[in-house]
Amino acid sequence: MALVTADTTPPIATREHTVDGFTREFLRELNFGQGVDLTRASVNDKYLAMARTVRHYLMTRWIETLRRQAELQAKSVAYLSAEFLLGRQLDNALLASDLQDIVREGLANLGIDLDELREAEVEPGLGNGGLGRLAACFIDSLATMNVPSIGYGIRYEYGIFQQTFVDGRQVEKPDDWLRLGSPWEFPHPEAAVTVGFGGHVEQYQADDGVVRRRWVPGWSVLGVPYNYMVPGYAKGRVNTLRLWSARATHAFDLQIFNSGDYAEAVRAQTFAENISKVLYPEDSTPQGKELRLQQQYFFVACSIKDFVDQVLPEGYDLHRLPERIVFQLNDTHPVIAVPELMRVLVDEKGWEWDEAWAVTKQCFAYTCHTLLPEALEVWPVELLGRLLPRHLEIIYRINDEFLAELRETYPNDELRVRRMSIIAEYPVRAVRMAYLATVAATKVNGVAELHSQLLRDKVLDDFAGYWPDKFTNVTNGVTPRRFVKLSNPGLSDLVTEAIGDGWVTDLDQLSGLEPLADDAEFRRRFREVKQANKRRITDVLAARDGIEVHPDTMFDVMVKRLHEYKRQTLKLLHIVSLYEKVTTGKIRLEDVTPRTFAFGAKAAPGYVLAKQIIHLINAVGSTINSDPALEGRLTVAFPANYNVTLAETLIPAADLSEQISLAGKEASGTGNMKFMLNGALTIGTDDGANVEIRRLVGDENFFLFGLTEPQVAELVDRGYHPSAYYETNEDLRHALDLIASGAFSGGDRAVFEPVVSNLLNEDRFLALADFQAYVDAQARVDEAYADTEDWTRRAVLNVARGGFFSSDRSMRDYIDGIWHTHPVPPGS
Ligand code: 26V
Repeated sequence: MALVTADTTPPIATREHTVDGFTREFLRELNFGQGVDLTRASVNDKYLAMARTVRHYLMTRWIETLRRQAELQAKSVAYLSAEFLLGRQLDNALLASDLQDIVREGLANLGIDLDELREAEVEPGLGNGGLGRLAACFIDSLATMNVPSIGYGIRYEYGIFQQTFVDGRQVEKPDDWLRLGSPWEFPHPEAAVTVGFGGHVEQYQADDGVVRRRWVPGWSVLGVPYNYMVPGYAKGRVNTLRLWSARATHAFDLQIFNSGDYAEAVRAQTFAENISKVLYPEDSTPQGKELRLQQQYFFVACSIKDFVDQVLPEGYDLHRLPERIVFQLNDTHPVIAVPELMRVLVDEKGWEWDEAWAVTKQCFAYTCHTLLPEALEVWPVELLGRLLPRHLEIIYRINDEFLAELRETYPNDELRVRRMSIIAEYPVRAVRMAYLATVAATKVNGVAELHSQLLRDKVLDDFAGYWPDKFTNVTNGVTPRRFVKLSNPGLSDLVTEAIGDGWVTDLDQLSGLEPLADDAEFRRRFREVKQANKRRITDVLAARDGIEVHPDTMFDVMVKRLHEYKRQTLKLLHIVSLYEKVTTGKIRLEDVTPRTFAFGAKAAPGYVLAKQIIHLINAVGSTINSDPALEGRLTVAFPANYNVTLAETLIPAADLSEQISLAGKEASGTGNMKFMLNGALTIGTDDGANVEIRRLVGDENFFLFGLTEPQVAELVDRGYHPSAYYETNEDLRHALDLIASGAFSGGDRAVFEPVVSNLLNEDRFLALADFQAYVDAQARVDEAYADTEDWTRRAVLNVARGGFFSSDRSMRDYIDGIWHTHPVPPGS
């Protein structure tokens, strides 16, 4: 009997959800997949076999999701992002497949410790920080909420560099994350697509007699898709993340082979593969690197082609494209997708320009993630025209028509028209990608209320004046699956015991904890959880970094990329000032709250000042940590290579969350939300999502300090002179003098001179102006922390009032306000 007939759905293999079923599958993978038996298997063999076994259990749902999607043809979201900072996959897959207990027991029966295998997983670090991690949280939420969606990005062979410290200085090592195998990906070389670059544009007469233009690329590469499962929690969909890897085309090889130059052909291979070789580790100052533009075009061209040719059914009428897709542009990195879609419609499908623009305009939405002017991407016309000549023409035409439209609305305001041009003229003629995105998008959003306001009022004010309804806000969020349920099992169990487990997919239910803030027994257990989390990170830091910390101190944590605007130096000045006061007897040691100051931060390899600040943190740390006069009351812990995995144990242990950027500079922050949801109190400025955190948790449960954004603007306007603060603030002077004296550099005054003189003479982000306010706020922290019961009460309230910061809520906001898509459960 034939298994598959025309009118029956082909069967999908299923897996037995039992300890025995799992054990059988696991041994089969070990024997037939890895080719080893249990006695001879290495930890990596066992990890790979287990990972493959676990993914089998998600396969039915994945296939069903795809099948369902093909049937219903529901509108999807394509999240275009140059970064997806996924973190380890195993725990999330176990959670999504509800296999945690089964796997632990099954492995234990074979004498294998699940935790040992968990440690073998190398996290895919395919992102720099907040922006990439946000993308990972969003796709988790979309799958959990059953929203048809696909993530499109780049499969970098090397992710964010591995940070090491040599004598306290950052040294970068390549992140060879694929070295031991990558069991979570599904390569599809047979589905590779071709992407062109360079060459020229030519005019020709088409069959219909119309004169058209077409691009003749000078060279091309193949994009090979690698699929990753994005499993929703519990019974949710298993969506797809499709990352592209670059390979040389055969045509490319052949041409050169025919010329007899074998070595040259191999070089061509390398040249092509360079495109997806490495993630650029800069996260704020675009260098205008050609390879980066190649990466951007490479992945969006692959993705658009994939969606149009593979995802859509054959013969689909592209005039109805907006009914099937919305491309969400994660910052400006994928914005070249706009002229690419125009090129496909006009040049390849033969559409009229107006027709194509009408459709294209409905297919994109744009999220801006920054406020720093230097972070806005601008591509020199010379470079763009050389790499993508047809796209440059298309951009020029989009701009011409846009400017003509503006001139009609503002006939006497040529200045304004020029300000809004997609093409900048100085210092070189260049394409402003944020403007192109804004012109093409149905909606433009910032990532927190204040950020969206500043976008409207400052960065894109002319555009907001012209299209007031285009601008909107979607405050960021984080996935409660990874950042509470998995990373903080103690808290999760306590919360679930109190209010049930509905919070995992409906985080607003945390508000049910409010009354328990006043319950002494609940508080005692809440503290017990925090204490256990501190012991856990203490063990991790000892084993991972050889760092010794004391679990019975206040854990004061600042983890984020090293950047001047985030002001790690402000926190350092507080530490140095405390140290100076204790060692000179200005305050008594017994009056100092025992604290562990934890830092985690990578600096962009070319960011010299940021690297000096890292060196200084380490230097201050080694001095303080080894000074017997402090009797271990103050410790600085700066583990190298802060990443998602470390965040998952560090954040749940924190008492105090440091969110101290200069007001008006941090678009949102998402670490701030993770800390809140794990029961830390925040010391922070009125910046990014801190504003909303404070409003929700209440002033009395948040340590606010510092200049507000308007005050910053005014001070800078008046002329900011950091040295004036040095002159008039004795504590500040002593702290800076101590650093300058060489006290942390073995007497060598030259080592940290650049950091000190930058603060005294430039201080672009007003650290000195906020110093006193920060120190005062820290005094309020000490006072509050001394009242253990009340501190715990406030910590509980932070959890209870943090439900808003679920990325599920962010997704709901995008869906309602921007995407207008609908959930489709896999089996519905
Ligand atoms: C910019 C660039 C510039 C070119 C070089 C490579 C590169 C890579 C990433 C970026 C993006 C910088 C913007 C960014 O990461 N923004 C962060 O986005 C978070 C999520 O919305 C937000 O929470 C942070 O406040 C914001 O800094």
